[in-house]
Amino acid sequence: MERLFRTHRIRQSRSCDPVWTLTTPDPGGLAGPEKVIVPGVWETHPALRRYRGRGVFEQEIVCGGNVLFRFGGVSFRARVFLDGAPLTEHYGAYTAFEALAPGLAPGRHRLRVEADNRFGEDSALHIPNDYYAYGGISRPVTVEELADAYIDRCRVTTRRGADGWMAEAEISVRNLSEKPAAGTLSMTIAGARRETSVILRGMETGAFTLSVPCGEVEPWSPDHPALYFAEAVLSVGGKPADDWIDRIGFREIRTEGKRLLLNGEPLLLRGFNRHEEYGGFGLAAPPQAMMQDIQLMRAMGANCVRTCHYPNDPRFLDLCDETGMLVWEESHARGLSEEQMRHPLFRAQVKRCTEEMVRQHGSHPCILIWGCLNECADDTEYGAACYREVLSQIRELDPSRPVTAALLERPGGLVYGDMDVVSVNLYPQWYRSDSVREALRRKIREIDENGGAGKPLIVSEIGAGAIYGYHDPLGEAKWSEERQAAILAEQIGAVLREPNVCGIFLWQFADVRVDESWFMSRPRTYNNKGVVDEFRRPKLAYRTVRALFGGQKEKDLSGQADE
Ligand code: ADA
Repeated sequence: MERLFRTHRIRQSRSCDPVWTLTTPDPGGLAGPEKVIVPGVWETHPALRRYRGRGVFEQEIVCGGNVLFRFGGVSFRARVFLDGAPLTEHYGAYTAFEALAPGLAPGRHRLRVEADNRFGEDSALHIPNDYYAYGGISRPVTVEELADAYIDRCRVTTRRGADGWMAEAEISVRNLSEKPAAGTLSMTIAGARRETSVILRGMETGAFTLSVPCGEVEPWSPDHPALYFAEAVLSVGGKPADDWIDRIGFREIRTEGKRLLLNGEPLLLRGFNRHEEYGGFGLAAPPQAMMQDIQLMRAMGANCVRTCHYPNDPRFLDLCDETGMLVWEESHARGLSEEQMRHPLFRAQVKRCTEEMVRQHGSHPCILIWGCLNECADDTEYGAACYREVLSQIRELDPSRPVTAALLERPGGLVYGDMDVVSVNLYPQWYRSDSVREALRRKIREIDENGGAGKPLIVSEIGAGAIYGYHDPLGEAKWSEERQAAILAEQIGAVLREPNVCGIFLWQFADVRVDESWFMSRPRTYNNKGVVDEFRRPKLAYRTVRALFGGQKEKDLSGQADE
C-alpha cells in the first residue's frame, strides 16, 4: 500500500506482489537471479552490503487497458520497461513517479525496473555523503487500470475564511483517448460538496480548482489531529469514471514577527532530525518501524520532525498526520559547495525534486514548513541566487506554508532576508569548544544585521556524537554516551532559554550509515549523533532529552516504573 488508507473506490488499484526477481549485472553483484522483497534495498542482502551498481527487478503482472504503474521511490535512478520496451526514467530516490502503458492488451506482462545507485556525471544531488545512497525499490509499487479520462493529480490545502474553513482542491484531469471527454468533477469534504463541469479535447489535460466551504469542522492540531477524507470523483457521460481520495486536516500556518503560528497559536518546536533509515532495513523501513520512531520521539517530548535531507515516504507522513507530529519536509540537497551547485544538472534536479515534493505531499496537514538546500553555498552570489530560485519556486507552488533552509553556522549568509523563517545548524561543544550561548548569540547578531531581523528563528541542527555502549564514567571522552548526554543538556538548555528562538531540531534521532569515504570522521562508518542507535536502542542522551523536552517517563505511559 502506497498510503495507509484507501485511496480509490472506483479506480482499480492494487499493490504489486512483494516478491520480485533481482539480478545484479555489475561487479560485486550476485552470481545469478535471486528472489527479494519490494519495498526493499539490496544492501540488506548479506552479499550486497556494499554493492554499487544496477539492480534489475522483474515481475510478471496480469493487467490490461490503460495501465499506470506508480513507484513510490526507486533509489536512486530508475529505468522502467514493459515487455522489453522502455516506459519511463526517473532520477532521485525520494519522490514518486509513474509509468503509463495505455491500451495494453489484457494478459501477462513483464515489468522490469532497473535501479542504479552508482555515483556519476549525471548525478548532482546523490553524491558520496554523510548518509548512505542505497539501491533498490525502496517504496511501494502499485498497478492501476484507468478509464480513458482520469484524475492524474489532486492536492488540497486549507485556510480559515470569514465563514469558517475552506478547502482548496487543485485537480488535474487527463484524457487518454483521441475522442473528447465531457462530464463532471466533484469534491466532497466533511459533507460539503462542490462540482464543476469538465470538457476535454482528445488527449488533453485540464487543471481545475474547487473551493469547498467546510464550515466549522474540527481543526487539526498536534493535541487533536482531526482528519477528514477529501474525495474527488470524475464522471464521464453520466457514469463514475475515476476517483482520488486524500486525507486532510484543517489548519493554517503563518508567521507573525518572530513567531510561528498554528491556527493562531504560537508554536515552540521541539524536534528531531530523522533520516529515513533503520538498522536492518536501510532506506526501506516498514510502517511498524516508522510508527515506533514517532512513538520514541513523542515519548521524549518531541512535537516535530525534520525529514533531513529529502522528502519522506508518504506513509511516514500519514502517520505524522494521524499522531499530530509536525513536520519540516525538505527537498533533496545536502552540503553542496558553489562548485557542486554549478554542476550543469544541479538546478534542474533540485527543482524537479522540489516540485515533486510539494505536488505529491502538499495535502498532508502535518507539514508545517518546506525546506530546501541544507548547508549549501548561501554565502556566494551564485549560491544565493540558487536559494532564491528554489524558495520562490516553493512559494509559487504552495503559498499556504512558510519556507526555510537550514544554513551553515559560518558567517556571511546572503539569504536570511529571503526566507520566511531563518534556520541555522550549530555544533558548539562538539566541533568547537565555544559555549552554546555565545555561539547562538553571535549567530543571531549576524542574522539580524544581514536581513533576518524580526523573523522567526529555528536551530535546525544541534547535537553531539556517541557510540552506543561506549562509556566513560568520568563523562569526558568524546564519543562516550556520558559526554554526548552532557553536551546535549547544555545545548538544549541554552537554546530553549533563548527567547528569540521558536524551534530546535536535535541532530539526530538515530544513528545512520554514511558513505565509506566519510569513515575518517565517522567511526563505524555511521553518523553516531543519534540519541538512539540504528536499532533504536536508547543512549544515555535519551533520558536527557526526555527530561528537557518534557517527555513522559515510560511509567507514565504504561503504568510501570522504568527505573
Ligand atoms: C550538518 C549536516 C548533517 C550532518 C551534520 C553532522 O549540519 O546538515 O547532514 O552531516 O552536520 O553530523 O556533522
